[in-house]
Amino acid sequence: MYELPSLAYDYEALSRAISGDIMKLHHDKHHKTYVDKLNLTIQSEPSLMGFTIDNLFSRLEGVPEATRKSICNNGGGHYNHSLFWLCMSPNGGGEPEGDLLNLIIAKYGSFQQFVDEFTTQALSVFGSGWVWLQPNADIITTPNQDNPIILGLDSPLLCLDVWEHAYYLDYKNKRDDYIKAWWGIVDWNAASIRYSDYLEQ
Ligand code: MN3
Repeated sequence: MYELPSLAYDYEALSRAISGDIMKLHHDKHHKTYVDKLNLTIQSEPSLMGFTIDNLFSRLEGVPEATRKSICNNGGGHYNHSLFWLCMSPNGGGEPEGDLLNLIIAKYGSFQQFVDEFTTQALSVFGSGWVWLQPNADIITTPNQDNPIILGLDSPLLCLDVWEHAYYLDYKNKRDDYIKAWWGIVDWNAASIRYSDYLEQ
């Protein structure tokens, strides 16, 4: 059975960018619903039991279409949000250092140009979806709860939820203001550790 992970910080801890009201609703209701529905789906398909969430997505061949779809939506919802909480910190913001900064500069020219490109992509997501930074420095977007693992790509370093439920209470329709504030809480230390793990694997 999959479990809703606890947040490493208080609901209010990110309130300079995301209010406690949103964090509580987003974590306790939205994310929990994905976990509950994922567990129900797995119970109906015992061949999928016992895998970590990262490994589940590569086991979907031959699985009935409705089950596969539910795993993408609810398993994706669980994976994506679990990573999203780890991408933010009360001590976040600023820039990465070391290998991750070098990766970004090699591809985008400067950290600011990377931020601009990521923001542009985040604003381009039509409807609900996600933005990802991959270990090859690509920025990609996915609709709904799809993610890079479902697409057969490497585990992402960073993600941003651009579903309206992630920002509407605070920002109404102003996704650009949400993204601007979000840069101030990004946990670059955690992203750097994910990149080191990727380089060592
Ligand atoms: Mn969400």
